[in-house]
Amino acid sequence: MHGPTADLFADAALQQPPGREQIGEESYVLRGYALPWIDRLLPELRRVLAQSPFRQMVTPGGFTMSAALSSCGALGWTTDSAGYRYTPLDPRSQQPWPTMPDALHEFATRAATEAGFPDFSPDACLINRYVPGAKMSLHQDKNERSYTAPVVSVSLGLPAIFLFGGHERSDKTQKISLFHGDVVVWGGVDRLRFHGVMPIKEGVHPIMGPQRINLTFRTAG
Ligand code: MD6
Ligand code: FE
Repeated sequence: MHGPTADLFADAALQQPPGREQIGEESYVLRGYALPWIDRLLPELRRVLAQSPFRQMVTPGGFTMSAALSSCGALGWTTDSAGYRYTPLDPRSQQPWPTMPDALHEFATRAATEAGFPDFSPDACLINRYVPGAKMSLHQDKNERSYTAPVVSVSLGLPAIFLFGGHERSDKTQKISLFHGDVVVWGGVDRLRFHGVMPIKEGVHPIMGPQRINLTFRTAG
């Protein structure tokens, strides 16, 4: 079988039922966990993005990232020629990042609790937008001040293949398909594992359109 129909079947076979899948010692995929929250999350996300729109940032090495970024919360993640860091101001507007909407904060703390991290209180939510072809190279999340808190990550829109590696860049990676509404929580001994996102395949999501949006909640400060 070839063409779009084959892809549809492949995706349907990969789609997992709701539940908690363990992907590491202290890492879980919560399938469909965000679905009951979507109607609360999307209007808040829209308000955040009206204030701090997506923009493509440049890495310290001079590469423009294919994913476009924004943030909300007390701290937002930024990269430019000076390096990767968290800042209290949106560099584009020189104003504070939009505050983290209560619904987003509540969502993230509940998801973390579900995965065994009951004390999570994020102060940063990084928002990534991927159009087809956009990707995220293997990286570690290590700009946060402490690694005791987990990261909670929500996938919206087009599916993605998430790469979950080890503690060395060269370690073998697991490929994990993430669909609209899936949540990944990881922390503890897994907090600094390398991870990335393969190039997003062409498609149009019925709710989100031709894009994938990923929210990652962290305690940064
Ligand atoms: C993404 N996510 O899924 C990129 N980082 O689009 C991340 O880089 C990430 O999903 C830390 C923890 C969870 C993540
Ligand atoms: Fe990351």
